Amino acid sequence: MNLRSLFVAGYIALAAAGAHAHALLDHAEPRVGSQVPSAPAEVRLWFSEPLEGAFSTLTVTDASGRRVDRGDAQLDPSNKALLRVSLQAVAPGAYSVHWRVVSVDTHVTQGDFVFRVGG
Ligand SMILES: [Cu+2]
Repeated sequence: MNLRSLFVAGYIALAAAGAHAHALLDHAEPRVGSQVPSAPAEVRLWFSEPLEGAFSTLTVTDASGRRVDRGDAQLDPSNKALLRVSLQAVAPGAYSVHWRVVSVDTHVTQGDFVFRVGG
């Protein structure tokens, strides 16, 4: 095998690994679409892959689009696949969670979901 074919084989192996490493939302707390009895102190999202914290965002808005998170979204220090943000003391109602994350393979994924507080 000459140098050029070695390089091509390595590139193909990297591309194949990357195709399976997108960060998908595995589960969340509060759970996607759930209703919780009282305002949670924070929102936590667990992803299928480790994230690049500097390029990953997580915000929470109320029904009128106003931010209710404290702007402190960060990866959990002991779990790079767990993104968390703390919340203001929110009233009963519907809240939207918006996430846009970069996995360590540099691929971007994003999504939204709603949870409800109170009856
Ligand atoms: Cu990927």
